[in-house]
Amino acid sequence: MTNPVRTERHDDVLVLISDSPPVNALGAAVREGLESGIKQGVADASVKAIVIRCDGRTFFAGADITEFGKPPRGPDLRTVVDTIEASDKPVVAAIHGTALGGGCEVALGCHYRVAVPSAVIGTPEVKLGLLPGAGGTQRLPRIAGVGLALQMCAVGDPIPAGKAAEAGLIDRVVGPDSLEADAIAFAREVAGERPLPRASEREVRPDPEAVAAFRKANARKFRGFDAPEANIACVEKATELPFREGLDYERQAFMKLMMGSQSAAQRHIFFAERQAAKIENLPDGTKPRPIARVGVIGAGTMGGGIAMNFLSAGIPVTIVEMAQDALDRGTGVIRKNYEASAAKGRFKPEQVEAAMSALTPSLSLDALGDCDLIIEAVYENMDVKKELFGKLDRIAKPGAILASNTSYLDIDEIAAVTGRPGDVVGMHFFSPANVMKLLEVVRGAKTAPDVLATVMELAKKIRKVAVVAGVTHGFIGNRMLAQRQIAANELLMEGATPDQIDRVHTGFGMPMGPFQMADLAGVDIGWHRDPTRIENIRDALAAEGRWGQKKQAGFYDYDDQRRPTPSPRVAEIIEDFRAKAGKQKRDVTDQEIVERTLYPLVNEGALILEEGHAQRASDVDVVWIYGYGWPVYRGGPMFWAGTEGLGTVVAGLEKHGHTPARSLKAAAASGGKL
Ligand code: T1G
Repeated sequence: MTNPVRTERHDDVLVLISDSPPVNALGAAVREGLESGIKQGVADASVKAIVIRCDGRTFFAGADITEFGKPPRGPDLRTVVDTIEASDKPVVAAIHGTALGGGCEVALGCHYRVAVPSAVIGTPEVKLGLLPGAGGTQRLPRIAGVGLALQMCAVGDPIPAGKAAEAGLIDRVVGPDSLEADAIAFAREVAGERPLPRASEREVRPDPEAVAAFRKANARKFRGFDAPEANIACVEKATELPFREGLDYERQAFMKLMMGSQSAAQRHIFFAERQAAKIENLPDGTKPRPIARVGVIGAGTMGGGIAMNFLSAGIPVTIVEMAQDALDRGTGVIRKNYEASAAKGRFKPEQVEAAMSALTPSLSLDALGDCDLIIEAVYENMDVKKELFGKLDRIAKPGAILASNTSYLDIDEIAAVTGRPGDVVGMHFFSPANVMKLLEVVRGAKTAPDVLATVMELAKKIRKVAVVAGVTHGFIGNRMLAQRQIAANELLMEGATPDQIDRVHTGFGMPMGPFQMADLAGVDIGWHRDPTRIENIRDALAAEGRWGQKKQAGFYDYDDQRRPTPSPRVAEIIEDFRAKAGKQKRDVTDQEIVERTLYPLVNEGALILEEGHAQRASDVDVVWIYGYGWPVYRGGPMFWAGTEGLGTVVAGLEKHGHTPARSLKAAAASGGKL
């Protein structure tokens, strides 16, 4: 193993420098290099102090997640951190970029920490279904107090250097371009200081009220997850046990999570999200096109949300509407949304003004002539889309990308009305578009590679998780969702209630079930608007004006706080349909609901993969995590099917009259993966 940690002498200060791209993950070689570097410094009498820093874009961004689940190699991180802390010469961590997880723990093992202003420090392990397993839950509260330690460990968001300095986590914020020099100078300043401020030797006062308040305040957010409570318990132990005993408690809690299914699922999603950004078979040398201005057609809910993504990323937007009142309403909603976010501290007032001044409203499509990308979010109708793309083909400048926000229509059919089908692509945002992270990027048969590369790169700039989807009805997410809806309606006819089906889904970890979702989106969405034509339960509700939450009546009745209660009227309607269909009501178990609503969804995912409409199974998982609220601790439908057992899924599908996808059957038979 080459040693990625080199040493440099600056007179009486030894600097250990890790150079292990891309993020100086604390893999075996880095750990070994750190340990031997510290031992070298301690053993050399001429060394008065030691500095640890990293080359590249960041200080250690954590343990090497790719090593998890594999046989351990080299010294474990706890031992390395203990070795650093035990040094009888001051060790200073010089931090830039993201000191995360094990990287934060290395820094806490050091006696002092200095950082550039742009640095952040944090313990995001909980987002991987884990906890800081190298002493972080025991050293953090001793330095920063119980309150901040709970926040950092159980929520997992990093904090900026300035805030860390206020909390005593960082001893000095140094010059943005002079980290090493300032760290060495700092090390010399403290070289003679004794005793050395070892975090493990500090006391931390118990604060049971703070712990109880934290648990209460986050109960809803942590529901279903194992790791947050484990993190809280470790921090609590830090206030009750001597350091070494606390460390042992932390180790056991860490190993329990590491062996659990939730962390495996969350680690799967960590890598799946990064994989999703990679476009297969992209010709080498494909360069993204420059995007300096974006055009958005339609200032309704979707158009407004889409525009905000680009404005928030500093990209000017021209937004077009047909009528002045609609345009004023749309730009008004954008300002209101920004001001609401500013009130919550997410934007500074000057950022709101900067975004609004980068927005150009217009009543003319001609105003889009200088846009590099034009995204339409108009009424979901093929003829309307075709007519619009015909116009855009004449208006848009050469090389402009023409994108449709359709959520299921055929991108190839839309592209065919233009003379530039290579410049046409689908960009399927999810409502609310300025909040939901998922972006389905629909690759048409003729979509040019650089158009795809441009949109995928742009997605990162607007903080979206982009997934490439093929042209199929409903793309990846909605095509699979349709299977769940079909099954849910069948189960209603057989005896289940909307409440039972939704409860099974929320119990599974979904934010809501199919019928709560229908009521939120609107039961009348996609309705043929003919109250005399009643072909299914949904038609019957729509015909009675039960359009969902907006009408305080849908599959549920709603009070004025929009709290749902099961509706006797809906039960009657369902009973009527059963009678007309000659169906007998019967008891439906929760397990049957899981099998019949989620197995077909998995099966549809397998068909989408077989047909090449998704690049990889993990992409399908990313779609469901970021677009449909699938619980991240279950890893997405395709990963979950693996934990259920593909054989079980295949048997369940066949039991309920479905034909399993060929690839699913094959993987089940071979014990393979999707
Ligand atoms: N281990 C292995 N690979 C990692 C990694 C890690 N910790 N972090 C990033 N990578 C890879 C990533 O897969 C990608 O690879 C490339 O680096 C660039 O990442 C004992 C148990 C640091 C903020 O949770 O949050 O410490 O796709 O695309 O957007 O207590 O990466 O190019 O092949 O994300 O600039 C705790 C995880 C670990 C931080 C940079 N640490 N990383 O974001 O780049 S558990 C974390 C991140 C732990 C100890 C415990 C981000 C980033 P590829 P990227 P980025």
